[in-house]
Amino acid sequence: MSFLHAIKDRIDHTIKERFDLAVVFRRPPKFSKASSYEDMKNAFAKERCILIRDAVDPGLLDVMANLAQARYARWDKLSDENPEKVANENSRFCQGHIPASEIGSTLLEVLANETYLRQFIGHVCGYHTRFECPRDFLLRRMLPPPLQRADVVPKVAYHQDEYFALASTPDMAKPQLCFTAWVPLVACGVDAPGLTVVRKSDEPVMLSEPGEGWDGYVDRVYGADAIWSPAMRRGDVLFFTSRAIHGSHVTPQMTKPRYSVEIRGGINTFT
Ligand SMILES: O=C(O)CCC(=O)C(=O)O
Ligand SMILES: [Fe+2]
Repeated sequence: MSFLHAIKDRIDHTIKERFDLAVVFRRPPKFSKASSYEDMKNAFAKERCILIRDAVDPGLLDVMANLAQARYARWDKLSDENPEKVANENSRFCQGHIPASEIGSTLLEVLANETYLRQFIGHVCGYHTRFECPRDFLLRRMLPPPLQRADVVPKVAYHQDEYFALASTPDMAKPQLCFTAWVPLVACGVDAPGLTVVRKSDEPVMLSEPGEGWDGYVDRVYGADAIWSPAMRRGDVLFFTSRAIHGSHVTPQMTKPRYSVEIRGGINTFT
């Protein structure tokens, strides 16, 4: 049995077992892309962020999106009934997050390790890069203005992900992160909130919480041309360094919710 078939078999089996789905992949996972790794590596080195088209099979994303949708609907209901309880018990919900373990660690491992994304990360960051710890995955929902809820933040302001990794380590000098792979589970950036990345931003960590204060800094230092909010299809992945400045892309015209998975990796795992 070929490598691809073995993977497909394993995924089909796992997903069938859990969710009783007959067909997960509409097409086989692709491990080769038109652009060479060399081109992508060069683009990433220059831009510090890169959009990888068709990095993940949409079938896998659909399964995860359906689970996410159901999970968030339950949280919304719970929160409507008892807002204080939810705020106390899951402060992450208010930030748009629910524990990623709730959509199944197998699915997340498949997403991170058995898709083209892994090949890409291996080529660009090296195969020693690790991200198998469950804490490295986060599932998020971002709501457009018409659907916004008082109990959930309307957007994540500009920030650097490495700030959080450093801030949560006793030894602030020890960098742990090197990249974020941002994987929307639905099409986004037009009808549903997307992500804005500031191209070529790869600052030292500025030890600053997300905040509006960053807006002026980004405009001044990088200018309008650097602000990039790509329209993304299901299967596309936005990949950026853990120092790249980024935040949610939300406009008043958007009408649909967005679900996404954040995969963070580094040379060291989180502890
Ligand atoms: O999903 C968003 O809007 C923000 C995500 C983010 O900051 C991240 O994945 O690091
Ligand atoms: Fe972030």
